[in-house]
Amino acid sequence: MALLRGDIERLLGTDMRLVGDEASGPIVEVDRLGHRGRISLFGGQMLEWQPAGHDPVLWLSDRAMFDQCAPIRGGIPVCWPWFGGHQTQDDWPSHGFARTNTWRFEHVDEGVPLARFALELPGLIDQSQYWPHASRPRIVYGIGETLSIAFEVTNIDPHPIEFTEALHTYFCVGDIENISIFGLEASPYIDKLTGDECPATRAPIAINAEADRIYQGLTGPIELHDKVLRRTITIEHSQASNLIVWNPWVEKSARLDDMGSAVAYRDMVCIETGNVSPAKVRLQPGETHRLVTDISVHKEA
Ligand code: TA6
Repeated sequence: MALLRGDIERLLGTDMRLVGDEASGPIVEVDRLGHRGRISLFGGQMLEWQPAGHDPVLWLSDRAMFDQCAPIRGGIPVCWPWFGGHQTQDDWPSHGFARTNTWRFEHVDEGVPLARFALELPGLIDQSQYWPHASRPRIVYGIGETLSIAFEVTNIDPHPIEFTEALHTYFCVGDIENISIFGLEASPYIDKLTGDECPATRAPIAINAEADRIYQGLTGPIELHDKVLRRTITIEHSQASNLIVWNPWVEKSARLDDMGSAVAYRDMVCIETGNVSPAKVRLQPGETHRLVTDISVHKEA
């Protein structure tokens, strides 16, 4: 049973408060030592993160829907138990159902240097049509000068389970044509726009058109260099087979009602950590998989 607002408020520590309204559902806001963050219980989704002294790091559309029905466009949507379209059921929701259901607050830890928020996705009857398995999805956010996300799934079913997943992180950029993404130079990728399997580029990634790429063979941290905001965002990951890079560009943005202005695509890039087809996660009964992303930001001289 979902916690009532009062129950959630009793879990919160200093520098934390419950915001949100009837339409959006509960949103937890934290502002500790100048490091700000917001988490929506709908979707179990990080919405905003802005470490002290920096510009916002996560992008959130100013037309994002907060109706506890549509997925929220921005922050870090949790894509699970499948990524993208379902492999066999065309009419099932894109990116699974974790981002379109309400998570439950488990506990809050006012730790230093990171405040930690643990949420779990309760087993819901209407999910069983999509996912007739007993599993325990849980996410732990560490919010402070850095941002850590650990998405854990435990198989509590008597049979093995398989899924794909991604932390679909939207990053703020000063201008999409003035960024470079380092760390994927040696990674081949699948171009989802053409279906082609492409060789490693052996060069940093620049974006000047729609991009939708699933990189494989990850070799280490990723760096997003932003010439306009004069900063580098570093993305470290573990237990991830893939990095997805996405920008909808002009035409696709125009087809997305919740992207915001016609040029909103210029202010964002998605760099997503996951295990997506042909990779997948297979858990035997009792096993747990833990997908981790750690994000930090540094000003450039
Ligand atoms: O991660 C890239 C992607 O799979 C794109 O193909 C695009 O569909 C994007 O996710 C956004 O998906 P959404 O369902 O949130 O509109």
